[in-house]
Amino acid sequence: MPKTENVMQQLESITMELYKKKVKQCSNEELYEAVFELTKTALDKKKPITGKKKIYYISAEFLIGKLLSNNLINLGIYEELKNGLEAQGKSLAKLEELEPEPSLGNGGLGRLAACFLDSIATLGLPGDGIGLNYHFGLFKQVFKRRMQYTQPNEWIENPSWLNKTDTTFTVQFGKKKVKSRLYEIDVVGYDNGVNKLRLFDIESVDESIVEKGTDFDKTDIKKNLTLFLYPDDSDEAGNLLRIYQQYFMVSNAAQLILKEMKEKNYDLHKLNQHAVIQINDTHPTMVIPELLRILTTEEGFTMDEAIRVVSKTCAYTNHTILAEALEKWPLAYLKKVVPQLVPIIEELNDRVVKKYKDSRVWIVDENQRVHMAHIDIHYGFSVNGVAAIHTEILKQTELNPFYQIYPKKFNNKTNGITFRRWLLSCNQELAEYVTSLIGEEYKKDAAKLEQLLGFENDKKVLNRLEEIKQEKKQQLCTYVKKQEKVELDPNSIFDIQVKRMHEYKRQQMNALYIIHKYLEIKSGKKPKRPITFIFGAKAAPAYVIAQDIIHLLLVLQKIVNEDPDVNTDMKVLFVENYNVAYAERLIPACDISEQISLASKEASGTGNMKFMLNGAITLGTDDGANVEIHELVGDDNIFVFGKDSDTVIRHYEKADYVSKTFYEKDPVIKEAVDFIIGKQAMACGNKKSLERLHAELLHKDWFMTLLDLKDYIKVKDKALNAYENRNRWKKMMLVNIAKAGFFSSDRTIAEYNRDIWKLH
Ligand code: 26Q
Repeated sequence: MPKTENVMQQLESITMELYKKKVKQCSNEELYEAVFELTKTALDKKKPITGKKKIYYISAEFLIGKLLSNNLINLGIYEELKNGLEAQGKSLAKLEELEPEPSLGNGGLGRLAACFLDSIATLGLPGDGIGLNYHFGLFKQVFKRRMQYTQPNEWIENPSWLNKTDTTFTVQFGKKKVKSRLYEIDVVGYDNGVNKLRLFDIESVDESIVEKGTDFDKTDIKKNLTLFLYPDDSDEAGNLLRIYQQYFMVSNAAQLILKEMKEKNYDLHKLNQHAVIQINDTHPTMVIPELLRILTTEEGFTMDEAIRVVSKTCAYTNHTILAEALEKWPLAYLKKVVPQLVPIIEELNDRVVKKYKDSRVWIVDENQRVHMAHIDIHYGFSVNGVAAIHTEILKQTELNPFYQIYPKKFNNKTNGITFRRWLLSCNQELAEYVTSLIGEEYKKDAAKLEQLLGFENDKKVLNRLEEIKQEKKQQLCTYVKKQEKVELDPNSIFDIQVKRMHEYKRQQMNALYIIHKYLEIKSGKKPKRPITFIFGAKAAPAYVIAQDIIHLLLVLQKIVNEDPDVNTDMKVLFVENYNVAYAERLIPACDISEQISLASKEASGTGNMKFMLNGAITLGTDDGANVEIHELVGDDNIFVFGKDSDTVIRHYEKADYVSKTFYEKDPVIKEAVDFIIGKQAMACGNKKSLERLHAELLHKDWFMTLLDLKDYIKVKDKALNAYENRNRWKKMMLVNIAKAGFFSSDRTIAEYNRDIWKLH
């Protein structure tokens, strides 16, 4: 009997039981619930992945995105279900739209953690994610008067992927005690068993304390502890609630890990033989002193014994070199929230101070602030960066004093993305075509994508790639029309920049290009083909200049799209509430992928990899993983511009970059920058916001926009012209797809396991 019937028969019995209806008679809402139940049942039947050693990936963020299609693909029943539903006149895609998105992360770091869980399970490694069950994920973004406003983003509704467990712990904040409860989400590997994402919560959370927007009473811990995911506010000093959340997360993690070790009768003195803890950025750092506290106060360890074993169990990943994003908590805050950890942290610091004269490596600084990364580096066994250039910068500059002490601890693990979500699921047309050319093997061994290079001169293949891109652009146009009420031209070049809004990522430089192009077209210089500039980004609510950049782009959207002289040659679209689901629609439709951070500032980037895999050509600086993309595809298949990281780092060291000189000496730059406060912008923009941004660019420009602007304009124009050589462009697409295999998170995880975790 063909398998199709099996899955559909199961679905028929579920709808019969739930609604006394046949699949055909069900509404989409009813069918969604039935498919959900079918998926959950299939997950329940999967074997847990086990082994003698387990990886615990602790992270404050897991940006898992919608799970339905991903689960169906990894369970191997997506196709059957899709076709079966189609035969009944139903659409699986329509059902997928009904799922709320769990946005339990801010951006790259959280999405990376989600891709890693997928790959850990796919490689059959025993490993769980540990984090927090935020009731509201990253805020929902709405635009009013061309400004960003925030709304709570609820994601827990029935049916839910969350499974409530009986596991509860007590977490103590000084004299205050709270009771935690563990919830779990199944993580099924592609054609493999299941691991779990384990999210802790407290039962007393009170969603009714949310006031207008996303404001709430910050003081009542019992009501607000797991209420919200923190919107990345790397510029703002952290506050007490963030420390409460972090300690709650790691105290639960430590208790859970030790409980599991005891249940298996493992000797806690040999913890490192059975558990490895990956600390995702500094946010879970307190797991180190917390484990030391429990082992010494409850398990009879001496501090020396405890330090020895914990240091062999914990490994740290760094995701940033932005100084303002490295966590440094005032000791006074820690005394307030977690007094029981303070003597331990002080002891850890004393040991360091005794051993090393160089105060740059001490844990507690002269201002009584605790450098969380320093705890990880001294008391963990591995420190890794997330792309080759990033790790080199850590070793040579940012963390150099530590590298001098512990050269062997430092290692690189270039990030990756799960191809299940970022190809098989979001671009089924491309995945199917690739399969027809090189077979299924690439789905488990991404390096096999290189076999596509054999088709470099095959006209038929190149044309089909172009056709698929066209289909994905058309699909996006349809969606955007419905969602944003903006009409896009599918025959224009789609130039896309989607990522968190941050000055170092330089969306403002893209805005200056748009102004420049607008003025060029106004003066009669038309582009060979219309261009569509697409943005998607959320800005941390406390990050004023980031809000200003969003405002400028929305102002430009209005000016450009409403100007009949230009709107047939260019359009601007800033999509509202960019999230994982939106990314899955935008990325397959992209021609030019904007990766334009100031060299040395983007640790890796992972969007760059997703675009490449979907046949977009990168326009970028030699920064983060762009460097590795550049090496893989070669000069001919990427557009690189801008000053290199050494030059940039030297400018910072010498403090000799003055943006105003660039503005004054170049009329093209001046004209674009001044447009921000010109009549047209002021007519539909907020004066204060635009003036603030203008002044920032002129007098500060910390991320050196004007330094690279001219080269950016030149190389971007070159890329747009190159699009006209269609044959050459299609080859570039093919090379990019073929070389993307390296960026599979399966490769990244295999390396973590080989060098750090050593699970088997
Ligand atoms: C810190 C203190 C207080 C409140 C919030 C935070 C905070 C929250 C989130 C600090 C940083 C983050 C997120 C960082 C992040 O996403 N980094 C990105 O990580 C990706 C995965 O490694 C890289 O590809 C990106 O280059 C890097 O920017």
